[in-house]
Amino acid sequence: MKIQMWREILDPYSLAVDELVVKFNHIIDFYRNKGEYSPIEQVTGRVKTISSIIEKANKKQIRLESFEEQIDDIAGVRIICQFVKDIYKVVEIIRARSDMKIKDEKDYIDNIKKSGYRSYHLIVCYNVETLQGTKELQVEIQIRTLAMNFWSTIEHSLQYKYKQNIPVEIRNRLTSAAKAVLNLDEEMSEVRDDIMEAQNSFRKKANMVSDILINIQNLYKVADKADVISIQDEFLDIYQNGEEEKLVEFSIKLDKISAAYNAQSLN
Ligand code: 0O2
Repeated sequence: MKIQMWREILDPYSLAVDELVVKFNHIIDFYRNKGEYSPIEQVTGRVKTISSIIEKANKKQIRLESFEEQIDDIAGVRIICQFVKDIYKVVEIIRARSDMKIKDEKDYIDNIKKSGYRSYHLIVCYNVETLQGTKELQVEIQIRTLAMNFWSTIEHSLQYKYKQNIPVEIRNRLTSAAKAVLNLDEEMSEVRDDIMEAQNSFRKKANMVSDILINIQNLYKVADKADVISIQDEFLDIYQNGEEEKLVEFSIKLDKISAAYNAQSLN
């Protein structure tokens, strides 16, 4: 197949990956803008290279004419979570959406692979709009914790280096590393609530400070300068004192002042 032909075939997959990365990043923003903990920590995506598609098609004896139906990970999205519980929350978020239809799912967390690999895989059908019309594509979504990702990235690169024949000693080390990663995930799950509470409180404070700064900046455009300078000094005092309760009170008071000046709608 000519390279131009490959490009035309793979282009919609690249669009699907870009769109899905944007959508999952919006979910992160949605939680964080509310000052809440996001079950998604980060998201990345990739389209399989032409050489790996050909390699996979050869390995699985797939005819090139039907590789789009038979290779379900041409488009791949990887969602990284902090805790195992978050993975299942993300699966439910995806299940509830109308723009992706789950076609297949594999839980390699409950059913750990012989290699020690853990992750949750979904194959979803996703529509993209192209110049030729709507095209339904398969996208593989891998959902895993930071710890699982650390292990599988290293193991994957070793598989690549040793072409599936990883020496026994390294394989044994990988197996014990997989156990350590499993323990780490379990330990982290024990303190999940405490960590979430700390992160929520940090984010809420960061959002509040950011809102206060925007309000003060807007007030400079419409209110008396001397008044705004005294508001700003009051804020700096409270901020430096670090008393959260006082900061909340100040934020509410400032919201009222800004509303009176119609300053909240200014850019
Ligand atoms: P790459 O280079 O990541 O694309 P399939 O291969 O999807 O047709 P299979 O093997 O039943 O069928 O699917 P599975 O087991 O769900 O694996 C799909 C992907 O999960 C793999 O894609 C890997 O990315 C990842 N994966 C599965 N098992 C392992 C493992 O033991 N170690 C690591 N590091 N990753 C794994 P590809 O195409 O194999 O590779």
